[in-house]
Amino acid sequence: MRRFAGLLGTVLLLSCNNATYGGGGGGGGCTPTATKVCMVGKSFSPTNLTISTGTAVSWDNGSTLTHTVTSSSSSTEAFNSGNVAPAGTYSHTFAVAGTFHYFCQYHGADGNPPTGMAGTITVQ
Ligand SMILES: [Cu+2]
Repeated sequence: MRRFAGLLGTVLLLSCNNATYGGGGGGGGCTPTATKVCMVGKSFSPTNLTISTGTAVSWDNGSTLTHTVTSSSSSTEAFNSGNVAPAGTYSHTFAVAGTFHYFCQYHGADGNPPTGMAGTITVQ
């Protein structure tokens, strides 16, 4: 009986690993960190991220859609990922302090701040 329980635990663990980047529902396989933003469905998670100067932020696409990470025209720092396919990633290093808005060219709209699929990186 003990042995059976151990085996069941192993199977459950494997099932969880297979969920990485799987499916379109929920958060996919991407888990945000202090320097990582996830693309989930048609939004960025978290929407607001605060980092220190000189830090590289990565955006991981945990959805089943193609997105972009494009700096807003209201942002003083310009960056543009181009297309980030599902399971793809993009990173940008912020060397200067400030508040930088960005959006997805497919699911958001530029503005100050941008709307729809959009986010903000605060560098301090
Ligand atoms: Cu998008």
